[in-house]
Amino acid sequence: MDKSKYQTIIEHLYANYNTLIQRRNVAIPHPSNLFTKYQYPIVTAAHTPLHWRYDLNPETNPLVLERIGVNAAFNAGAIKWNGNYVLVVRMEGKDRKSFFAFAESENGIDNFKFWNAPLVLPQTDEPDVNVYDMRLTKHEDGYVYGIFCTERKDPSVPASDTSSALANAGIIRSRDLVNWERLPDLISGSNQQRNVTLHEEFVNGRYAIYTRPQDGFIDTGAGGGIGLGYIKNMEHPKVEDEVIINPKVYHTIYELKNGQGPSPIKTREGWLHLAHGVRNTAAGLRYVLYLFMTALDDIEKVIHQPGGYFIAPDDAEIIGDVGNVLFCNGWIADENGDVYIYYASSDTRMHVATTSIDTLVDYCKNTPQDKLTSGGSVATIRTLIENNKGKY
Ligand code: M1P
Repeated sequence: MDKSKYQTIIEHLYANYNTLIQRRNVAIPHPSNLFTKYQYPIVTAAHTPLHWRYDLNPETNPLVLERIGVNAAFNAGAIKWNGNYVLVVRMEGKDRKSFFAFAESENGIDNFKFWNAPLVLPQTDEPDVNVYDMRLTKHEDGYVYGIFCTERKDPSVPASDTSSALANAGIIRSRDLVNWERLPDLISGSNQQRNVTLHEEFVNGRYAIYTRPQDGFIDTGAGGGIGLGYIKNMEHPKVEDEVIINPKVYHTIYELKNGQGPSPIKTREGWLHLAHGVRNTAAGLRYVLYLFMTALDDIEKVIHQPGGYFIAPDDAEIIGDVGNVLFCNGWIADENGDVYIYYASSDTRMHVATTSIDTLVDYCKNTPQDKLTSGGSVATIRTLIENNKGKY
């Protein structure tokens, strides 16, 4: 290929890329007034820097072919850092391996740019095969903890079973988001753990950790529910006194399983939790996001739990590698009370929804609870209609 043709292809590639990552987002307030969604996903596979994917040497790649493909960018942890909105994104290569990469934006809703290279995750003696879904928590001990799912092949299954995995929580910590120390993986009484994240404060001198014990890799079995346990020393992260604080419940949006999203946010009226709930349908699993609150003086006690979901996948969000899934493991509360919910749709791309602490607390306190029967739901609606008499 002649030099000028090569140059044209490269310029075109960069022009398209820059247009994508500099695109301004457009707010779409939700008719419920609970949150605002945005027109464009904030991070996608196409946001992956070109120098991670293309060999930019005209001698070795004269046709400008993509050498390393990225399949998806989703399930990001989030933290406010030096005034910016920082995500640790789950990147998934075309080779199906997930890894982590930081992306940063000044306003939290658009212009997310990846740092120069993906994170090199320090290993334990038993290397991770696949890693995903990191939650970032700034703990009062001074460290930022990154807790993620680490997966290795299940050694107990027959050789013909090339799918079964053992999932557990891997733990890293840092003081600057650049240099990370790996701690031992979580030690718990469960076969498998996913959706694990740290409470930001000590509780009676111990670390408090949200868990999701499960019997199998997909099925939570008897362990189903959001758990809470305590750890004396993060260098030997053994979970003690684990209890289920938010169980899965028949015929609800979290009938099949649920999981804590990011670490809860402290408010004057309690800890705000964002979680995912999963139900089964003829078309497969459906993941939606719901909220609940726990008491400031007893974090095991759920004090408010609205019925139903807070955000569900809609329109283009329903479609992706694993359809009908909304998943969230990162949110940021600004000091002025604004909240940025970083959620992924269908295991494919990242979005943001904005709301406020006041809205979320009002929603949790005043949305009717799930009465668990159709009759109960009708009674709830009729009470509102009765109260609205003369107002419509
Ligand atoms: O595919 C949907 C989600 O499935 C898992 O969630 P859970 O642990 O609740 O089953 C996770 O693997 C998550 O990454 C994924 O988005």
